[in-house]
Amino acid sequence: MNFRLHSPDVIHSFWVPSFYFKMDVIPGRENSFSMTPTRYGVFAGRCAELCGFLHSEMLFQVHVVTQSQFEAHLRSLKAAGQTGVVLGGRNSDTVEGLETSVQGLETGSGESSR
Ligand SMILES: [Cu+2]
Repeated sequence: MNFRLHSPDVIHSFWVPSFYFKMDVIPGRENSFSMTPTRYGVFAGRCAELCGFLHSEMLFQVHVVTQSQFEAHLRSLKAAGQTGVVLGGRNSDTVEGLETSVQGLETGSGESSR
């Protein structure tokens, strides 16, 4: 299993506690690592670097699946038109939602628009 890490904005830290490993994610640099999982499952991950006010939302999961499950997932992504280079989703080039979250703070609602 290979991981390629890059950040469009600030320093983050990719951390999956069950892997006993974390690595910084630095703008302008691609960090990478490889590992060989010893069991299947869904493993919780999070950013381990206080990276900004959306830091608490930087939760993710790593799914360790069989080769056939992985290939089926790729087929479903392709069927949905989700092909090409993986850049990290809708926030990969901008800090989407920043304005709305800041507005939420300014009005005192305490809620973001997500
Ligand atoms: Cu963070």
